[in-house]
Amino acid sequence: MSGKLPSDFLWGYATASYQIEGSPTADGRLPSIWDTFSHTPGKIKDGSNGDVACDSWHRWGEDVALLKFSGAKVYRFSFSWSRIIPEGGRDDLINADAIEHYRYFIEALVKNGIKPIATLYHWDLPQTLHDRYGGWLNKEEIVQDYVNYARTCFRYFGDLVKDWITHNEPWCVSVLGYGTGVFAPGHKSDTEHWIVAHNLLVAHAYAVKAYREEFKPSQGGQIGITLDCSWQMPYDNSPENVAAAQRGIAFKLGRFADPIYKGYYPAIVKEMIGDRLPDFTEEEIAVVKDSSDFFGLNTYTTQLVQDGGDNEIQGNVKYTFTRPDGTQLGKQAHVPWLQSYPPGFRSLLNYLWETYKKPIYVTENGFAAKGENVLPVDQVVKDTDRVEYFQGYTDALLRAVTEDGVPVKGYFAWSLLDNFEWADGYDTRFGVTYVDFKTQRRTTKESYQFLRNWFPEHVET
Ligand code: PNW
Repeated sequence: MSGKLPSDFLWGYATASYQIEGSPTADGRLPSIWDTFSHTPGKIKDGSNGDVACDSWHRWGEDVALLKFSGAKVYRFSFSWSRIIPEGGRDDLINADAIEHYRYFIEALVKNGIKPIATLYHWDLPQTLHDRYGGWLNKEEIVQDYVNYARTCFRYFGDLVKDWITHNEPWCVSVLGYGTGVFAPGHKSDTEHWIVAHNLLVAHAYAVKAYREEFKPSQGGQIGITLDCSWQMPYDNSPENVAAAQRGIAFKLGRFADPIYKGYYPAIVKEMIGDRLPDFTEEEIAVVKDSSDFFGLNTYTTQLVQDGGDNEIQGNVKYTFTRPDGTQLGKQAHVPWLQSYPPGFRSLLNYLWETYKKPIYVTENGFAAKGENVLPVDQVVKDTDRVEYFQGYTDALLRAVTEDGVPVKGYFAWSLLDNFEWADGYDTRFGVTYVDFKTQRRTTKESYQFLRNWFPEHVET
């Protein structure tokens, strides 16, 4: 064991269209559900929206320069559906201006030796499709429109992009968008999010089928999905809490990963949700099973799990960061849902490899340090907590690969830039680069330097 990551290990950064691009009406773009949602009073913590964000629709050259100087091998970004097909549907017009623009940008990445990895859907559904037929709630329509959009991207970008991610975090799309309503389109329901999750899986699977049958033979790439999961540790050794941790993972991850990698829903989810969990038709499940070439994982934290509570969405379990002895699991981030706990990351990687037997890409991992919303830039760039987070998580990654033999193929830090952090607006900053949203000036933080040094030292040449 050399103690290093293999020479073909890919590392870099991740972003998403609505969080960085701005320019909501440029070159024929029409609104997505996130434009509508963020412009609805009361939905975003600081009353902001993505109208400007990092202005990356214009400043992509600066983004590429930041990536290049960081030494990144890969960049994960997402396409804005309502730029490429402004009204979104299979009979609607394809927007040549947006395609040309994205191609310039991708060509710049490739010329600079940065491998592009494209996410098709990072939450910005064309508003027209939501209004026309209910968006993700309408399986017959959305599956066909999503597959048409996916095909359009494969056709126009597949000579340059060889790595595709269909969906980013279907758990967030369904549960936060249609269950708790804190994300667009803001529906609160205990039935809708099960339907949406099911439709996301089916749409994903038919897009993968189209890629494999119509594009992969000539383009030769790979395609998969990104799921999000924290490691879930039993609060203590009691049998109820051990079972609760397993149930928590089934409700967060298994409900998506099991159909894709095993071909069926977890029994415990079926049992608890009953008829509200839509069944797959025989044809659907045949397409869903084995529909991801890899395991795309977004992960930020570890949670301690206790049995009980009546929060059905999470499988009637309770989460805490406080251990039985009263101590905290790790360092608290700016956001309540995140504490740093590197050993949990290592355990999660081992669990995923044992359970699903697929090579893993960590498509997001990162930390929002406290106070970056109010501190002056010269203090924000000394982001010690984020540096410590990345020290711990890269070390856990290295051990999982070199000591445990988990085939992790890539690692993407979230995020290259401070950006529009969804319902938190600009109050929460995940970037390794500070963005002054008044001037759009970018200043790299110490964590950018940390990763710039760490990977060359720990990847074989
Ligand atoms: C992910 N949670 O979202 C997304 O993929 C990114 O777009 C986002 O900026 C990043 O993580 C940081 O939040 C999440 O509440 C949103 O547990 C919310 C949660 C987790 C991930």
